[in-house]
Amino acid sequence: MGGHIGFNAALLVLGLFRCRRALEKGGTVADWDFQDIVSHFRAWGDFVEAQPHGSGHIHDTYKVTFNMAGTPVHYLLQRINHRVFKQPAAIMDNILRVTDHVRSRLKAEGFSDVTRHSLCIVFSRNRKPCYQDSAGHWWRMYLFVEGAVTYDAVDSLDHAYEAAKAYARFQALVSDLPEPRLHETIPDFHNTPARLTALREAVERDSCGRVASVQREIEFVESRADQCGRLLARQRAGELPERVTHNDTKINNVLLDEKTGKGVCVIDLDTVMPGLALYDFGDMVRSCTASAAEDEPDLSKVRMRMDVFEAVARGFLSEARFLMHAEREELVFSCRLITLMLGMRFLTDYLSGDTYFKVKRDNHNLDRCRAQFAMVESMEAQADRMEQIVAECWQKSAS
Ligand code: GN1
Ligand code: MG
Repeated sequence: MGGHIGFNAALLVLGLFRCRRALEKGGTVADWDFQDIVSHFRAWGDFVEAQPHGSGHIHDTYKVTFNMAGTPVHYLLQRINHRVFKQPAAIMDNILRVTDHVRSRLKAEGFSDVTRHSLCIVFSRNRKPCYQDSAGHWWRMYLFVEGAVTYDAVDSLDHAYEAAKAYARFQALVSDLPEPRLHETIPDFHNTPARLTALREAVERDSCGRVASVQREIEFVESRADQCGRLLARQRAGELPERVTHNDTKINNVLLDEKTGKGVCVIDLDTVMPGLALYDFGDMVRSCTASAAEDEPDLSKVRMRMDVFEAVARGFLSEARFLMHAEREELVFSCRLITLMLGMRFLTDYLSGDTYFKVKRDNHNLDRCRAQFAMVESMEAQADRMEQIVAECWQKSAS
């Protein structure tokens, strides 16, 4: 009896938790007629349920269960945030090309379970890679990769090593993607001077009256303003090559095998587009090495963990044999730049009324911004040791 009550209580708590998660994501599960939405995709079986899934800041993501002739099968359903991605058809075109290419490379290398190692789009009934409902929302569906997990934080050095290796391997696999150039799904996404201009404009507008409370943060950025154009200048000078890059290499955008811990599949491909390899390395370091959550309000807990940095550098450089010397020179700087830029983006959104990143509490974007700036300071203080580690890993990967 006691066990039964305990079980019901657990279900209630789970239900409340799910409900809270759904609300935080901007709508309840009940807001959508999933039965109808999924009926527009070429998925096999009978729809059973949809539950909120993952922790992305942009789209709404659901794990969908179907009963396929007695066997439960899962799909990943996403409502594309088309305020952020204004051309859903262009992102799907990029993703289709990239995932097809990765699959054919893996097949050529003799992989048998390629559908676990490259996202597989489930087409709509009218043969499109996404579906627009009558209210104008865009939806897409993927096969759900089973037996794999994502983490919001690195919990071991092996974990960091495997994640970094998986991102570098992804870059290697798309390095020979045939023409034409991919669409720029968000123009100037990693253009730091443009992000600085956007921040300055938000400061100028002060549309929410928040500028007075963030003088220190603005000063933090302004005192580093001269660094913002460094990578773009080297790219324009022809020293840093444009590549096909992921551009959102957070730790929770790579699936690891739940048994072996090895990298399985890189996900969240919306921002796969032309970019610098350095942005992928830098953002991975930002996300993996942080000693606390991206939105940690207690800044005394936030620092760059050197042992994790070493694991990330080793993992990335063991696969990224395509890197040129000029790219290697900027690896450590790119970590600070991408972290500074993300802090600027959070600050800009805070000043503009939190319209871009999903927020779950007051000052959420400001907390995120401050945690990024604390990471920048920690990286600045440890830059020499980071350079040594990169030099050692570079030498090892060349031998
Ligand atoms: C967003 O979609 P998600 O949550 O993986 C953002 C990234 C940021 C990241 C910070 C399209 O990524 O650029 O680095 O939040 N994606 C977009 O957590 O803006
Ligand atoms: Mg994303």
